[in-house]
Amino acid sequence: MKTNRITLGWLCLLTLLSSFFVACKSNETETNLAEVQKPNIIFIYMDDLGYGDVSAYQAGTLITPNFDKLANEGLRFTNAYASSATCTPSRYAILTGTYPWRNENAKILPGTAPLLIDPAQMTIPKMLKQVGYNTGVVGKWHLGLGNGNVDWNKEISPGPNQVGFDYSYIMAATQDRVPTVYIQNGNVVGLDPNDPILVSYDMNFEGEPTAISNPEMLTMKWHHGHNNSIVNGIPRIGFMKGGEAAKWSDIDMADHFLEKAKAYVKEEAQKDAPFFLYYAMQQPHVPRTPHPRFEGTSGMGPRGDAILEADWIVGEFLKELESQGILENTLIIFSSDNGPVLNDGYYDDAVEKIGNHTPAGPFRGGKYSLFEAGTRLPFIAYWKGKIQPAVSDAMITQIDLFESLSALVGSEAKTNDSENLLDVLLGNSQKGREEFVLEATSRTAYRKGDWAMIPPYNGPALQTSVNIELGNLKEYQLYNLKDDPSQQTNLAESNPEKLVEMINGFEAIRGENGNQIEALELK
Ligand code: NG6
Ligand code: CA
Repeated sequence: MKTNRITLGWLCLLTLLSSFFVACKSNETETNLAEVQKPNIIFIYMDDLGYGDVSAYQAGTLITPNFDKLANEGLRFTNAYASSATCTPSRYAILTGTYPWRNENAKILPGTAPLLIDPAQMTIPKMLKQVGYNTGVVGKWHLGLGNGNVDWNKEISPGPNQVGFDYSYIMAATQDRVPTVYIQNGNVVGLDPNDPILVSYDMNFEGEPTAISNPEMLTMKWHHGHNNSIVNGIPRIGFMKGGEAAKWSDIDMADHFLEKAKAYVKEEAQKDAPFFLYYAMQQPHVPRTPHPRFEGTSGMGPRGDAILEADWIVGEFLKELESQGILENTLIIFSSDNGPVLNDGYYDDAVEKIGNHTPAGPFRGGKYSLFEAGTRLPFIAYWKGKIQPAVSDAMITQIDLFESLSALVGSEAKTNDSENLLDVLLGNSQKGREEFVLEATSRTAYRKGDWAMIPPYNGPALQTSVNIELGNLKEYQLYNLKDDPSQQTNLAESNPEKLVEMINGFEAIRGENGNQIEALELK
């Protein structure tokens, strides 16, 4: 009896203990599961959209309800940066998690440039593929294609499919550059083999009209650059012959990419694996060709109309995610590749009709500029049910998406320049990046804490063609962004200690003589 009772006692204790261990173990598994999450991930990447172009960032003249939905129901960053004030370097950096100025070829690329990302290099889509994601890109590429001598009539490789994307539906470069065709998984869409495509950035093809030889064919006038081949009445950069049936329709481009992006998520929603979609929209980059149904909607001419079109597109895309039942399980990052510009080479009323709208928000400069407006951009993290609506002033850059997402999905992949700011990205911490080296047309500048330092550069202070202050000055510039977000008061002389600290910080990352680069001459 006694022994029995003792045995019973031991048994009870053992049961208790083992259930305790089981509990602990299952807790542990739960914690791990909670840490590593594999939601679908979507980058919505705008082209030349400024801080002040999103009404959640700056209430005023342009109303963007769908961008605002992401901003107001997600985490809206006020102190977030693209890596560069132009497109190619920013895109290179967001996908590779490295500073673009480390790669001397990371400059605005012509449509014939070879692929900029080394197929051996780690990228976000590759990293995500390693942990089970399917990956796709729809929209603007502008990171080069092939090895430098592309035959557009054969499979074009290497390209997005060789640097981590399972699926690609892209335009090669920009809307203002030839070739003006869509490319799906390396093949020009709708190409008639009897009408092969030829592309050159050096010479016109005999007998082909250009903006110079045939101005009467133009429906949009060029202001600077953009006077080579004419496609759909719009003069472009570069020369192209043939490929008539494959040429895109500019006014349908936004709808076309939307259709592809929707088809992609619809198909992926049926699968077990999570997906990553890099949705690189083309607005409001030039030439601004909103569909006629958006004409006049902003009162600001085609630039404003193109932004409202893009806003509508984002709304439609969100509806698709919702109707596929995957909105709750999808992390959306919304941002832009570089700051805003009004006249970027065409007469399109962007300057004349701007009214009181301020695309750069409170910041100085714009696209191409070392001043804040070049790289300080809208940046939103939206994850329904997971990220609480809030505003974050923490400093974060697009380079940090690499390690932050790597941490989220349980990958070990890291890069030298990316920082794991997952807690910041999800709104659990306000402790962002300490310092950052931004780039604008091959020049670099330094951000640390509340401060911005621009080293001396030759070159024009004002780029007259686009009417943007580039940030060039023969002396050092130092600004306290907290007191002076629009960089009006240069404190370099009055605060030499801070200046020295900033120069040292800059040189530690950039190397000594990091500013000894002749400012790139923009045409
Ligand atoms: C510039 C173009 C500009 C735009 C830019 C690239 C001229 C004079 N200007 O060289 O119109 O295409 O390149 O913009 O050709 S980006 O957003 O893709 O970097
Ligand atoms: Ca751009």
